[in-house]
Amino acid sequence: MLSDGTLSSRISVNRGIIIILCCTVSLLTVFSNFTGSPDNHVRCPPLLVSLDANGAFVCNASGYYDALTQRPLRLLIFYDKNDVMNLPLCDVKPATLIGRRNVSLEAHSEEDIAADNPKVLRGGRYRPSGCVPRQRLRVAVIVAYRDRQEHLQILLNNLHPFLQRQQLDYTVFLVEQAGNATFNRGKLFNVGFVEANKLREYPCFVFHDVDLLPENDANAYSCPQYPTLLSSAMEKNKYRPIYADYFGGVVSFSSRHFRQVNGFPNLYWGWGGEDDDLSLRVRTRLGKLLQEPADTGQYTMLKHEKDAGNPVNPQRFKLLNAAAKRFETDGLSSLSYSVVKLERKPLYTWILVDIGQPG
Ligand code: UD2
Ligand code: MN
Repeated sequence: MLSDGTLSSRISVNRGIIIILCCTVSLLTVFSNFTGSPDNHVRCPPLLVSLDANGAFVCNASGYYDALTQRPLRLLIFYDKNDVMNLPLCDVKPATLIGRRNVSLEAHSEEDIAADNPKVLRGGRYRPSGCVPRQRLRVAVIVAYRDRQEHLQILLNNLHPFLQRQQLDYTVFLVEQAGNATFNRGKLFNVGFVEANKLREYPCFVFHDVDLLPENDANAYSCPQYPTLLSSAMEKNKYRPIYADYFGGVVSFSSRHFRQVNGFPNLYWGWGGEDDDLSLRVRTRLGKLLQEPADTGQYTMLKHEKDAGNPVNPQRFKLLNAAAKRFETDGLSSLSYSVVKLERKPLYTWILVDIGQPG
């Protein structure tokens, strides 16, 4: 016969074993959701899964292979909680793509554009609800801006539907230069890079003029092997290349590469040169840049005069001649600014910034 005490301790041992078993089963269920099995499902080795500061699941992909291309993935890939439920990857060519189409030149109000794009979240973010973006990257689209309200409205009206058709996880950031000092496109993009990454880590960036409208949604806003000129064929130049190694307009960069080239130069105030300096950084630091093929990289540029606050920079050739000496010292490493306002508007995250003045 067993004493009462032995019996109760045995019951609690049994209960302990049952609890451990239950925990193991539920943990295995969570992990099997991560690992998935069919080829087009999300897979991530359980030990590489962690949570980022925003509560999103992060899969550290090093040594891990893309199910479709079998190419190694080196960047971090991100999943939010919903993705754990074995969502399929989005199609390689989403049925939503329509190819080349006429851009709309109508300037609707931001309220109307938001109403037309109900799936865009506050701050200008979208992610597909039924599938995981194939690139498994968050993309930050950064627009350098001041006083081009009409162009902004036309851009947003085209860009949001375009990016949603590509089934990307993207966020649009508008980096606006405060005050009346001479415009500085490069510096604004650097601020966009740093501030976007403070809000959430973005492995992929697209730096975008406000007046360029993509015409062909086969032009993927993503980050291939090297920094890429997306606006390779502009209507203003009869869809022909501007010049060899031209790198203005719309370009894409992985965060890793953008850091490797120390970002844009900060020293170009006014029109011209900052794009050529960036091109030189990429070619000397990374070996090459890519261009979107001309049959998909078509853009319309909205017609405009030179802005009063962005006069042609007479220093640009002098700066470019000695550019190689400044790659280390001028760029992300020397960036200084102060954010005046940061606000999640319905169609974009607005960053109003004081970037100082020339000299
Ligand atoms: C060309 C390049 C541009 C850049 C520039 C030289 C094309 C299509 N674009 O632009 O990428 O290299 O030469 O600096 O070839 N902006 C404002 N407010 C201003 C001034 C500029 O928002 O007051 C922004 C806006 O995003 C604009 C961009 O800066 O699209 C470039 O300025 P631009 O459009 O006046 O110069 P553009 O067309 O010659
Ligand atoms: Mn322009």
